[in-house]
Parts: sequence; structure tokens; C-alpha cells
Amino acid sequence: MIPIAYSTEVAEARENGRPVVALESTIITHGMPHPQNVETAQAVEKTVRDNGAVPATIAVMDGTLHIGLEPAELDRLATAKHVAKLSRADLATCLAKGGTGATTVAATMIAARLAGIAVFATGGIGGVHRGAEETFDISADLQELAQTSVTVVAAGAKAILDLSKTLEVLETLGVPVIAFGQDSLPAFWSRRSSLAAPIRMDSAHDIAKAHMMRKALDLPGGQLVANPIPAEDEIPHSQIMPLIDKALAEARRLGLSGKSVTPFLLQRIFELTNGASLTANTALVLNNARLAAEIAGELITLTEDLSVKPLAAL
Ligand code: PSU
Ligand code: MN
Repeated sequence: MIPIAYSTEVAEARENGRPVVALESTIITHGMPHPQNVETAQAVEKTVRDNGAVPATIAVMDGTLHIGLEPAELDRLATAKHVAKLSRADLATCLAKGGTGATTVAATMIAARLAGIAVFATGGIGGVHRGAEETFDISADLQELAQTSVTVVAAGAKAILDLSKTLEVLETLGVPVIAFGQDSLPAFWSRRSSLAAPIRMDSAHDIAKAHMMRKALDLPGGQLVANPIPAEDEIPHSQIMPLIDKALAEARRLGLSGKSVTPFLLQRIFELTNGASLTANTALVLNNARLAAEIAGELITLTEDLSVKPLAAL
């Protein structure tokens, strides 16, 4: 009943039981300017392939939920004007109206789960905005992590957010936040924040195993893997913080709310850093695509092992 279309390579991967990594499309339409958006999207897909998995970029086009985009479709989405930003609340209505829209982390998780894709790579998830005690601006991404069983690899929550409030909400919702290879919670453009990550894991194997354990325990919801940006690509916290503050003050002055806040902030920070934020953003997404492909590969191996020995033996 759901109008759903698989790209050729994703359809093949599903048939052959190969690892698939879901990718979101809001980062393409609302997170980066053209042509860097399409170049990055292509590079992310290539990184997934180079690391042994198949990329499934997710979007709604003319009323069909696409799991994997053909190159021409990706191009069309990246150059289209006024594409809708679809979160959990918007997915069904967009499909019903035959519309076109890019999926956020929340909507991409829903689509991935539907398609049986367990791992998803993105840049940074949405979270609790600064000043949320007044605006109530908390991304639907957090609720989604609490209820949809997909492992999401991100570089932490975007540093435009209130990171400590974001961590508190994730804790309340029972979402495991796993820093990869370090104790500190990564802060998107910077490797470290001042916050300790609740959980640390050092291998894709352990993360895949934890994903399976959640399933075995019959726990709804996913895992957030916070993968630090590579050292050579990071923008130090002290350098980016004043620029983030400036962009936030502008957003407040303009009275922005709802869906427009995050795209506005990302665009302003891009301008204020003379493009450096975009270079870092691209590097961290590629890094996340690599780790997600590894986790997806490990999950396939674990599932195959499971068919010969029980989970407790792994
Ligand atoms: N991370 C990025 N660029 C983005 C986003 C995240 O590096 O554009 C998008 C994601 O799609 C995320 C969304 O789900 O921003 C969060 O939006 P909001 O804060 O309105 O929930
Ligand atoms: Mn919001």
C-alpha cells in the first residue's frame, strides 16, 4: 500500500543479503549549498560502497518513498527549489498528496526500518535547542531514536544545540549514546565537548552486537553512535562558539521558529566561517559513512553466526 521504490543497487543488496546503509536527504536540500550538496552526497555514497556496503539515500519524490536514489534522481533533488523538509509528522501527508520532500533523521529512520535497514549515517542529529525552556524547540529526532530500532551514526548533536540538555533528554528516553573511541561526547565540528559521553565503544563489532542485544531484549528504539570528526578536519570549539552565538542571536532577532531554525543556523555559520563549517561538515559525514558501513557489515556477520549458534554464545 505504501508507494515505495528501491534503487537498482539497493534492490540487489536486499536480494543478496548484503549490508545496506541508509542516508538522509535533508542534509542535501537544507543543510548544504549547491553544488557542494550533491558532490558530498555522491562522495558519501561512494564511501559506503568503498567500505563494503550499499548506500540507500532516502527521499520522497512525487509521492513515492525512495529507498536509494538513482544518480539522476539525486541530482534532481539537490537542484530542486523549495523542497519540503519531512520529519515524522510530515511523511504520510507528503506521500498522500504526491509531494516531494527530503527526509530528516527522524523520517529517514522510519523509512530505513520499513525497508529493513538497520544502520544509518548522517552528519549531526537534531536535539534540544538553546533556550528550549522558552521555545520548547526539541527536535523530533530524539523521540524517533526512542522508538525506531535503527543505529544512527552521527558526529554528536550539532553544536548549535544545547548539548547537555540533549543528553539529558536522550537519557530520559532510554537512548544509548555511544561515543566511538573516546570518553568525551563529540560536538559535531569539534572532536570533543566538555561533556562525558554516557557510553564508550571502540569497535564496530561491539556496536553491532549491542544493536542485536537491544533486539533480543525486545527494546524499541535505536542507538546513537557519536563518532568524532577526524582531528585534521575539526574546527576548535573556541573558534566556532562565538560564530554560533552570533548566528543564534540573529535567528532570535528574526523570530525564527519550527523547521526553519536549523537550516538558517547552518547557512549563517557557513557564511560566518567563510565556508570552513561546510568543509568540516563534509569530512565528518564521510567519516560517519565509513563507520556505518563497517557496523552494517558486522551486523550481517553476526546474523549469519546467529543462524548456527545462539545469541548468548556470541
Ligand atoms: N545535520 C547536518 N545538516 C542537516 C541536518 C543535520 O549536518 O541539515 C538536518 C537533519 O536532517 C536533522 C535535522 O534531522 O537537520 C534536524 O532538524 P530540526 O532541528 O528542525 O529537527
Ligand atoms: Mn525544531
